[in-house]
Amino acid sequence: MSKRPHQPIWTVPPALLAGDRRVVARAISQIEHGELAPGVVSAALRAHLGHAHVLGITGAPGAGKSTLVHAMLGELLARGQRIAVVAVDPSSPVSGGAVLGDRVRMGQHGAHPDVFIRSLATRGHLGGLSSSTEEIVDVLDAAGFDTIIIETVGAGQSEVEIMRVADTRIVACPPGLGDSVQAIKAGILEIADLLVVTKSDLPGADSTVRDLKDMLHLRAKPVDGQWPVPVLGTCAEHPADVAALLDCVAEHLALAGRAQRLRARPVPKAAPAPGDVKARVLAMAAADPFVRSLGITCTEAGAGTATVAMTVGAQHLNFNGTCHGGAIFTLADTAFGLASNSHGKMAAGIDAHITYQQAARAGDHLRAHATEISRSRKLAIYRIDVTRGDGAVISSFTGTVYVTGVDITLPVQETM
Ligand SMILES: Nc1nc2c(ncn2[C@@H]2O[C@H](COP(=O)(O)OP(=O)(O)O)[C@@H](O)[C@H]2O)c(=O)[nH]1
Ligand SMILES: [Mg+2]
Repeated sequence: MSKRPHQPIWTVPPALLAGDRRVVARAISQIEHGELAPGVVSAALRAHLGHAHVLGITGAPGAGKSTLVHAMLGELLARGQRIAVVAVDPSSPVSGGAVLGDRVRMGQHGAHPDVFIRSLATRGHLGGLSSSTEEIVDVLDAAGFDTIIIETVGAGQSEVEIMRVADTRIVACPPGLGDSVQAIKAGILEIADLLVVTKSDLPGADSTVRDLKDMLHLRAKPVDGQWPVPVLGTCAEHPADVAALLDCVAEHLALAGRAQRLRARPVPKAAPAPGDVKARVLAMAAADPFVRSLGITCTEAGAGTATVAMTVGAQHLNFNGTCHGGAIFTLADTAFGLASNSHGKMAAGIDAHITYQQAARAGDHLRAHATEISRSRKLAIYRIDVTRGDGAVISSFTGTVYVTGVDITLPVQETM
């Protein structure tokens, strides 16, 4: 495996969107191992997110979370769902302990084609765990899973952070007041949408349910329209209990809505009126003598995108009689330059990479379309596809720019 930390670019593999397990697993590994700059995967997937219901389950080690998740898998499969499970357990090494145990406990459903189970090996590092978990959830969401279950050990603040990614949060408390007090100490009770007393077949479960209900009553009463946190006694072995729990989860989803994690994300800055952007980009293209000399014209533009076109003529050919690679590069680079400068701040290209898929010939109408893959305050990454009139891919180009703070000043011409 190549060790290239913080690779700033990532393009969405189409197979990932189709739910290809190997491609999904690979993307998760890249995130887990820190091979990609944080956020690039989520940014690239932005348009494909929001389908999945994210269910978080937390509680002390041994509370019965994994057993319950396994039982829920069976019921959710029966309801026709595709489910992914992410088990985060910072306290245990991958080689043994809870993570291995969880795999065994979920093993029966783990082999089902509609189930994807992944344990995150955190090796004691908690920093960034919640953000990488969130990015992994995005991968699974884009891959089309209906429900994504995050199981994490309720040991502290990092678990609370991880649970913020979930739409519905279950806190699992085994019978015995000691454990529920433990959960309250960790502040985990505050984030619960559902409290589940696990192992309700064991003695003491009923009194734990009562204790937790009393504890909830001591807190502020839910106001109208607010979700009243239920306390459910659940035995993982009783299908009726598991079905009742999932019905309750579905009720919460109906009220709270899915993809809450996306609501909390900063919305990309409000774009200026599309007409202004297009006029500015067209003016930039018109003001470029090199672009004009090759017969390249800009046909479409918006914030972060640009489309340029050129018909291959005699002046573009190389000694082989096919279109010169430099002309194709220039076409792609023009779309790159226009898209990266479309926001009105001068962008300086710092890296570009092109692959040539096939030759273009005289008379071919070529089009280069640039899209913004990611943009931060200082860096932005673009992908440019060069296609022929019949849709055949001629070339793929990726480029990175450094965004300066300098405003672009151009006479905006009244073209088109
Ligand atoms: N009696 C009973 N035991 C359970 C139940 N659910 C889990 N357990 C047991 O509790 C132990 C811990 O379960 P596990 O799912 O690994 O807990 P986790 O650490 O929270 O994931 C295991 O020995 C399970 O067999 C249940 O509903 N009833
Ligand atoms: Mg477990």
